[in-house]
Amino acid sequence: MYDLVFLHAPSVYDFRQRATLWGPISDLVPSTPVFDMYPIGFATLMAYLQQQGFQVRIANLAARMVRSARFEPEKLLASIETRAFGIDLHWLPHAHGALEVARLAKAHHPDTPIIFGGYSATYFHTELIRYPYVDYVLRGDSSEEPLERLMQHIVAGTAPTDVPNLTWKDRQGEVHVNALTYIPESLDHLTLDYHPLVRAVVRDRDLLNYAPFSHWLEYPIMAALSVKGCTQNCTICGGSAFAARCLSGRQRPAYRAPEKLAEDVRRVGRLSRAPVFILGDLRQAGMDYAQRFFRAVQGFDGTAIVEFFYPVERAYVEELAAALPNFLVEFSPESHDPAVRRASGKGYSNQGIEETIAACLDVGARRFDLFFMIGLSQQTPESALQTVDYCRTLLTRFNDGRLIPFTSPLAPFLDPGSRAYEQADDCGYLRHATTLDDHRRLLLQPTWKHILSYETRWMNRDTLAEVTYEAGLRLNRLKREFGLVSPARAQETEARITEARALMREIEDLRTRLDEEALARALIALKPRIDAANTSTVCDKSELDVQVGWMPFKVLNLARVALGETGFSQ
Ligand code: B12
Ligand code: SF4
Repeated sequence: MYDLVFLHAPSVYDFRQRATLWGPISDLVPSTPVFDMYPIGFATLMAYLQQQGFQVRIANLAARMVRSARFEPEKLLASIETRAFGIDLHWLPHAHGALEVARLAKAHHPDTPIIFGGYSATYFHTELIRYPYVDYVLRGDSSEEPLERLMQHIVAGTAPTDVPNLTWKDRQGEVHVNALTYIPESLDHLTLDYHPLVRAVVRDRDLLNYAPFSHWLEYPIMAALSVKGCTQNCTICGGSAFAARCLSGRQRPAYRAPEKLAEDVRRVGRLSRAPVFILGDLRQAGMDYAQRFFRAVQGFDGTAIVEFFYPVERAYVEELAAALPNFLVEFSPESHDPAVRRASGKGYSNQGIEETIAACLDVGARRFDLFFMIGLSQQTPESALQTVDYCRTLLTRFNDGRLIPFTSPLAPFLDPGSRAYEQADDCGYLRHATTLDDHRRLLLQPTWKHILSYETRWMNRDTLAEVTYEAGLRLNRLKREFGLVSPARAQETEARITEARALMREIEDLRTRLDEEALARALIALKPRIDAANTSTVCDKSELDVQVGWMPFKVLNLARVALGETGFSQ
């Protein structure tokens, strides 16, 4: 019997029985289009609760459903014995799956409370709590201590009147919204070293349910969290300073002490050969923070991915390269056009972008990934395509194969809490969804174009989809020309884009001619073609991965951590 079992749902619960042209919505993240990755928070919550003596486990239903057509999630749900279930509704694209998993869990365990948490649960807490199968919603970006207190109430059978950040229903069904007062100012109380996860895998003899995403066993990339919240205010971001105030009552970011962060990086690096992704721009807490981190992490020779939120100085990257010799950069200027970039909340120049790339490549960055986006405020179709021309200019200048540009649409949803969502009119967005249920229903549409929760004043849904495919096609050709992808792979990507475009037209045509039932049947007939066109739509997903060799894990170290569970020393 567990005290708490965390469940991660696919974005659409019955995705295996449906035919949805998901398009490029997840091309630039490790997940498949059903977003089978669970939040990092599962690891920190689990570690924290276990330290307090609770028995906790994770079941990544989404990843298991992706990996095996035979896996029956309902059977697993029915067999779990636990005092409570915890379900993430962190990312809004889980609006359908998370609710459906809650409904099924409640159907099999009517007396077991169901707890929701995450950014989207926070935003829609009053709507969420009205579902008969939702008992508690923990709001905010930090739930470790509130969840522990809630668990104590669940065990004792008492009313959680004193649990901060909690929205809950009492036995009469009356809704209570406790104050949002738990907003930690630092991240030093967290454990994010994945060791509790490794031990739980051994304890439960169950690797698949703990895998953070379906493809993780082959590519075990892990993250180190430097910050919660953000100093920046990107228009489309539901984690921006503006959104953090609105959702989590967070007035300023909370940082992990740089020495602790360095230790996290080292511990993660001991388990896996895949990169450690250091989340958050290290300069956000000031240069002193970054320099303390560099001193503490010195000598780490694993691959580390760092993010820049704005251009860097040469001196900074020199220090970075000295501390983390195998570093990769992720940088997202969003558009080549400074005016569009400004409207996106990023006020820097193209010169800043180019000096940043030059400096990083010069000091030995292993790779520089540059991300552009389609669906921005003030971005016309021409502008989105001119971004590809800018990529040509950059690749001509930085042509040793380490600069890799990407472009993808803002999809499927506008982030609730972002300026684009809250001040849609001012930012030039037209919203098609307001409630949680609106988003849930959008997920059942047949293509990503119809699922999109917005249009902009400059591009409607049709144009957004068409421009995305065209930009993807042109960028793919450019990458082939500059040797960034092989001719064979480029040809496969081009074939997928062409097929996706054709399918989009066919489905559009079916939609205009058929009623709902006939459309569903026609879509199922197209399912093999749709599924084949669904991943790596505008670029090959594997372009994002770093080579990790035939054995991505450091097996001996993993074994040592695992044996720690049974009393052997590490
Ligand atoms: C890191 C990050 C990622 C990483 C994922 C890391 C991970 N596994 O968590 C990557 C790059 C892979 C990613 C991908 C995506 N992301 Co992202 N991501 C972020 C980022 C930059 C930081 C998130 C963060 O700080 N997490 C740490 C904290 C806050 O969360 P946490 O510890 O995981 O969870 C705590 C609480 O949320 C809560 N909690 C969470 N779940 C649960 C469940 C229960 C039961 C309880 C009680 C509590 C609880 O308690 C946790 C512990 O205290 C934010 C922007 C930002 N500055 O916040 C965007 C953000 C969260 N991502 C966002 C989006 C949209 C996505 C994508 C859908 C984008 C896309 N189309 O591909 C995908 C989804 C990936 C998937 N599930 O498969 C939006 C979410 C908006 C929304 N409300 O839907 C954000 C806000 C901004 C953005 N646009 O990038 N993302
Ligand atoms: S997108 Fe912008 S606001 Fe959001 S986390 Fe990144 S830098 Fe911060």
